[in-house]
Amino acid sequence: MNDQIPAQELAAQGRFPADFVFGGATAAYQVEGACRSHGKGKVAWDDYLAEQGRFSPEPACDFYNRYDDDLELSERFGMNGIRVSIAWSRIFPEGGTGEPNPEGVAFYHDLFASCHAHGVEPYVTLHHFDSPAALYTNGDFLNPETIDAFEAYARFCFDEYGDEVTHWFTFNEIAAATINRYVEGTWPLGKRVCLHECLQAQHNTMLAHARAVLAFKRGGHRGSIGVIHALEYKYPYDPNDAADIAAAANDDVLQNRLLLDATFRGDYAPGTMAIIERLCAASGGSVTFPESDLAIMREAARLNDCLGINYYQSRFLKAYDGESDLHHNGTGDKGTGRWRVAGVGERALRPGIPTTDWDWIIYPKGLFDLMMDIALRYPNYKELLITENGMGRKDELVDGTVDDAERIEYVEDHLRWALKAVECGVNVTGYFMWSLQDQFSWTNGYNKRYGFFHVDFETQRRTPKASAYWFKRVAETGRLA
Ligand code: BGP
Repeated sequence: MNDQIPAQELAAQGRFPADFVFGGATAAYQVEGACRSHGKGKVAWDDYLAEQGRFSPEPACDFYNRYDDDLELSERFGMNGIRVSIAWSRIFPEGGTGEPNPEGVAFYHDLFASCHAHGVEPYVTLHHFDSPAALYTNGDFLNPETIDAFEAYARFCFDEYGDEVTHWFTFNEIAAATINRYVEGTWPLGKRVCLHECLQAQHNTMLAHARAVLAFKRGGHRGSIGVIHALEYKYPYDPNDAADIAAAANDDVLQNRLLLDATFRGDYAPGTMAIIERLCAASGGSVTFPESDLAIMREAARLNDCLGINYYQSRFLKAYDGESDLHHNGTGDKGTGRWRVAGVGERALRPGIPTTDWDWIIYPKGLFDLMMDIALRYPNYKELLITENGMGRKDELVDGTVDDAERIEYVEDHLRWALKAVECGVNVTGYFMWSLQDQFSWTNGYNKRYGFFHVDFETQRRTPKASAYWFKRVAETGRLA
């Protein structure tokens, strides 16, 4: 199937190369359950969610016990890849160094063995929002001790699982981890509009990424390594308004640019740096990016094998001069979200562009614009994978199925724009829908469903949705209808 024809030519016909990866994505904390058993150490989310009392991550979709069923489903539905993450605190319960937890270590050996038995290649992330609690509460990546500990944990995983895993990602969505914690205040120990801490934490986490990349390469491990960024194209609301253009540039640096420069340059372009300083001044603080960090990051920038892009939406920015005014729509009450940040701008909705019930803007062309931007600005990128993309819905199981035609349309439109980027010469090698099965959502709980497979959280029964059947056909034929 599709194996002799060049990718660009295939893309023009709506087809994918034979080795394209089609899969579903998961993250340890959102699927595994068994949060405080089998020797797993605490993460900050455990107490935070318990205090909030809105919803529990336990047992989520019980992946700890049911991973083989989910991999069997993946195989049956034509998928050849899966994104999973290793829970750091399942391996090192207290973070830092110390003795690894044998049960946790064994669990991931078993998981990877099951992946291979089902012909579903594991794409493994080392950190998906779940630093061990002791490190997290002690400053997380603002504290250099966490950077050291992360490198030690990464080295351990490369040595331990190197025979089973050949696709590694260091971090998932440093932007979400920092913006939600230091700007929006919706994540544990949340702060509001502390732009300098947000940007410093982004830099420090990218230093940790760089150190892990160097450890991987110097250790002679086989396979590929990269990082996953949550990217959103930032358009000025009025493309002719200078203040809106500046707001879009601010939000671009906050969400995308610092991280992309750090990834592919290893330092910050003068234009990026000027905006970083502007943002810091707006929140009355500063950042420090020592030359010794940049030297490490520049070296790693040449060695990244791939970039994972998580793309859900883009943004339209208006200039905003008032006090910060934020409301996170974590309930699915459409139209309740507000994002106005002093010194950055206002994320506005545009009439005529659809949104989900959680106010996420549906704009598939943004994925194309982002991929072209990366290919043109960072010609040293090697390979892009879409590591998350999907639609949160209040799915309902009716007569033994879920009709999620909207989700099919969403995924199909994004895949078409990804193929358009391939047609224009961008190297895109895989697509993972978020999510494989319905799972726990950090600030939304369980009514925001994303999966190919519906999960009844009482019985843990899985039911394939219409999107799963549609995706199976795409994966098996290597073409969009
Ligand atoms: C990404 C994360 C995932 C996942 C997804 C959907 O940011 O990598 O962990 O949660 O977004 O987000 P949400 O669950 O907030 O709708």
